[in-house]
Parts: sequence; C-alpha cells; structure tokens
Amino acid sequence: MRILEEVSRTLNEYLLVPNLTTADCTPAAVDLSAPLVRHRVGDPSAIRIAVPLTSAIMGAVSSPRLAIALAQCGGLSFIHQNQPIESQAAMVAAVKRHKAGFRFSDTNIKPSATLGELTTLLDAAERDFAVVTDDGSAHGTFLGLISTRDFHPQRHGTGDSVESRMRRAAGLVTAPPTVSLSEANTLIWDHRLDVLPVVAGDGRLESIVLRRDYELHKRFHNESIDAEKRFRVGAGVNTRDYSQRIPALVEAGADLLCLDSSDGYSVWQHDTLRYVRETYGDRVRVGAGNVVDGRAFRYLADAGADFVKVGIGGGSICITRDQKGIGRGQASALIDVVAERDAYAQRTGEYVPVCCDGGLLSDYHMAIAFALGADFVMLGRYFARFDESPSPLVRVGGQLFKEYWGEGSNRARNVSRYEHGDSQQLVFEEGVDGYVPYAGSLYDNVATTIAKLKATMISCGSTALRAFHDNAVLVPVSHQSYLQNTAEVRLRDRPSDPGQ
Ligand code: MZP
Repeated sequence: MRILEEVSRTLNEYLLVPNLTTADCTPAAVDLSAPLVRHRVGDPSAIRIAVPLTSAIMGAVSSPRLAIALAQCGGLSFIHQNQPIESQAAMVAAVKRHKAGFRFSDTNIKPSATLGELTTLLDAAERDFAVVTDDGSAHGTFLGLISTRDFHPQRHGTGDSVESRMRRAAGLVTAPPTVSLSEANTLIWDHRLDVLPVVAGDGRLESIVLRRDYELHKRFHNESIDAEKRFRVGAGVNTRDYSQRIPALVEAGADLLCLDSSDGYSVWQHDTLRYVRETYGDRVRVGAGNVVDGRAFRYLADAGADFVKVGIGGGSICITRDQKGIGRGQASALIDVVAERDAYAQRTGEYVPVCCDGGLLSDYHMAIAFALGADFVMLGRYFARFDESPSPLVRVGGQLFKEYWGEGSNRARNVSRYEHGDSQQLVFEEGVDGYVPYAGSLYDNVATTIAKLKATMISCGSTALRAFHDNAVLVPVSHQSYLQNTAEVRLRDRPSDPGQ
C-alpha cells in the first residue's frame, strides 16, 4: 500500500493571481490555438485547433450538428462510440460532407421563405448557408446570403422571413473574387458582417467568406479564397471492436480518434494503440485515457498515444467515485500528469498533449485547467445545454432543460442493448440520467466563453496558452473563501426582493 501525501484537489479549489498586464495584451492579440496530437518539441503539431474546446464522446452531446457548429467556432467534437460501427461512421461522414463555407451554395431560396422552410432546406441539402435570389432560382438577382448559424428558431420563432433576418445578419456588401483573406476580414469587421459574398464582375456569386471560418482558418492559412474546406471531426473508439471500427471511421474521414474509457491505464489500451501504429503508422492519430497520474500518462505515451485525457470521477454525471471509490480531484490529477508530460518531452523530445476531461462546470474552471497546463479541454455538460446537442428539450416546472445522461448510466446501456443488440448486462451504474438548464445557442455561448478566457489571460499578462501556463500564479482557496465566491452567499447579503 502507498498513500500519496497530497490531498486530492478539484479545479474549484484554486484562484488565479493577476500578473502585470502590458499594452500588447489585448483580446485581438490572444491566441487560443492548441496542439491536439503528439509532435517533436519545436515542430508544429499536425492537428491544431483554433479554440481549445472539444465535446465529450457522449450520445447526449456529440452529434453531427453539434460537431459542425463547434468546428465552425474553431473546436472539435468526438462522435460517440456507444452505437453500431455503421451509424457512427455515417455520423462522421455527415460532418465531412458538410461544406465549410468558401464556396457557392446551389441552395437558393426566395426572400419570402420562412426560417422554418429554410432550416428544412438546409438540413436536407447538408448546407451551412443559402443564397437568396429574388425569384428563388440560381439565375435570379442575387440578394444576399443567410447562414444557419445566424438564426435560432427557438429564440426568434420560425415565422420570421428570411429577408428580414438576412438584412440583419448578412448584410449586402460584396467583394471581388481576387480578395485575400485579410482583405475579406477587414470588410467583414468594418461592415459588421457574419457572411461576405464574393461576386464576379458579371454579378455571379463565386464564393463566400464566413466570419467564423475566417477566424478558424486565419492562423493556419494565408491563402486567397480558391479552396473547399471540410470540417474536422473526431470519433471515439473502444478496446473491443477496434479492428473493425477504426477502419470504418478512417474510411468515413475521421480526422482524429480517441479511446473512450473511464480508466485507460490498461493493457487493452496499449494493445489498441499498438494496432493503430502497426496498421497505419502516423496516418491515423489516436488519443487515449482517462488517467489521473504520471505513471499512467507515461504508459500510454510509450504505447504511442497521440494525446492523453485526464479525469476519473469528476464528470458532472459521474458516480464512479461513489460506486467504486476510484478517482482523483481534477486539479491534482492534472498537475501530476502535466509534470510528467513536460518531463517526457524533455526526455524523449516528443510532446504529447494533455486534455482535461470532465467536471469543468463553469468557464473559470476552464481557465484554471489551462493555467495548470491542460492543452485542451473536453466538455459534456457544457455542450449538452445548447440547441445543437442531440438530446431532447423539455419543459419542467415552467423552465426549459435539455436531457443529459452519462455513458455509464442505464439509459446509455439500454440504448446499446435494445437498439443495437448488445448483449452485455449492466451490473451497476456509473453515471446518472438527468437534466441540465437549457442555455441557447452554441455559437453565442462559445463566444462568451472565449471572451472570458481571453479576459482572464489578459489579467494574467499572457497572450498564448503555453505562456499562460508558464507564468500562472495560482493560490489554493480556503473553504471560507470558496463560500464567499458562491452566488448563494452573495445573494444572502442583498436586500430581499420587495416583490416576493
Ligand atoms: P462533464 O463535462 O459533464 O462534467 O463531464 C463529461 C465527461 O464525463 C465525459 O467526457 C466523460 O469522460 C465522463 N463521463 C461520461 N459518462 C460518464 C458516466 O456515465 C462519465 N459516468 O463519467
């Protein structure tokens, strides 16, 4: 037996102490891009994301719709693997088929169409945006564009006409086809546009640039508008049917895979990683986990993992600690694994990114995770609350909620057993089946989260994630100071609402 000396700490138990903010620390200067896969120290990672947020490998979270929305914002989703190989591969293929902008859409629509009609049309055509012409044909006079991300039926109602919404969202400014990405960006910002149509001399629409696509691509591409982009998407895999599932996902176009298990420190993960390396070399990238200490990180990194996921028992729907007594506070786990990641990089010259997964219940928890050294984070509850997640929206006691369940819950297991013929019985549950408050659109919420992360980094005098980690000064909070932070205590001190 060995008892670790330190107490197991959560992300809640730390606060950041500001560093000097210098004149170059502005929101525009903050770079949130992050490496996703193993690379030689000093070389760039072959897969990077512009925003360090990934969505959890869960049936209630990562659907094609959410994957597209998150990729548009610069993050990445992992399509869940608690389903037959064919349906998971079909979901991956659906994301890859979707056009990431930069291209003329043949989906034309009349200005009199309603938003409801537009949604149906765009969904059927797997398009992100529609061209609006006066007569609804490809030869009609071009009026502008409307993109799915510009409206949310739940918020705006489906009766709004495309024209009225388009005028608000897209504007009618056009650019010539020779425009470069940075010129397009200037136009987009100057005119406060979400979409910029690019029109040839004869009035034909050549392509469009979307503000979010520009933000997504600008760090990695310095190209003019020529090329058709596809969204990136990841997929979960397991240690049982990997020799069939992985080839199907690769064939469907998955950009990145991840072994999906609550405890990744196992010979099964080692064998699966070896299979990927021997079969595909470096052509297929795969992460592993979850782990909570440096030993397990080293084991998976040595076996060839492209990234390692940290977190056992901290997920908002997780009852593994109650049921099995296994886990570790997320902050303690992260500190241990990050130290080993850096030692491993020094020893081997290979940098293996670390993902902080689960228990990130507020935006500031993400900031703490990055300060402690996470390269990127994985979120379940956060994304489950949005329009784009696949789970049902329900009204309970006059309030809107989205359903959210753990992959170790009876609900997830029943889907597997009854819908997919899986014969394995669930002896005990490790996850719960519940509700999370509905929070609206992913686009709005991710934009707010990014703004908060940037503001925190600026207060800490950093404009890049690695510098933020290197320079961060953190302080553990006492129970009393934690209580002082909670809204409950602050509200108690306010005069009571006279209307109550
Ligand atoms: P959260 O963002 O909701 O706090 O946590 C999401 C993470 O919880 C997932 O990425 C996964 O690692 C973990 N998870 C998923 N299902 C269960 C379960 O049923 C679970 N216990 O712990």
